[in-house]
Amino acid sequence: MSDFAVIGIAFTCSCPAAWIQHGDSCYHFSHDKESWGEAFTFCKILGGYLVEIGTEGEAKYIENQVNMFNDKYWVGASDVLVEGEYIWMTSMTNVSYANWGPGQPDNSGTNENCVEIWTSKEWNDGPCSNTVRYICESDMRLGFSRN
Ligand SMILES: [Ca+2]
Ligand SMILES: [Ca+2]
Repeated sequence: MSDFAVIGIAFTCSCPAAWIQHGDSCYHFSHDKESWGEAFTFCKILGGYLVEIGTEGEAKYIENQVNMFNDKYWVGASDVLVEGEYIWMTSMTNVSYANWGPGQPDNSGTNENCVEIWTSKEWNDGPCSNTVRYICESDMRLGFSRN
């Protein structure tokens, strides 16, 4: 088939089973609980990346889903490289929008370097070794349409 036909499929495809479409992205809210690092790896294996939240609008969507699923979830930000400087770890871009809970991020025990979203919709830095559900994101056009 021609490249044109492939592109035609790309613009009409929807998200695979167990992924939810919102805007230009598909999101997968995991049922399993993993360390932050394992979650980062699993999202890549699934064809995406640990979610990166670029806008307040995207944050509101994610936070509402987390609240609805009634459990906390890892997202793709960490300050493991420089304490206190939060980075989206797939794109290596600064966290420009965040909805931190009261007093967060507090680096409690000097050992909290990974970002989770609570059912309250607020963000927290938690220990990366904690096992928590996680959210993967994929650009539909890049992630799913070319195989
Ligand atoms: Ca920290
Ligand atoms: Ca914290």
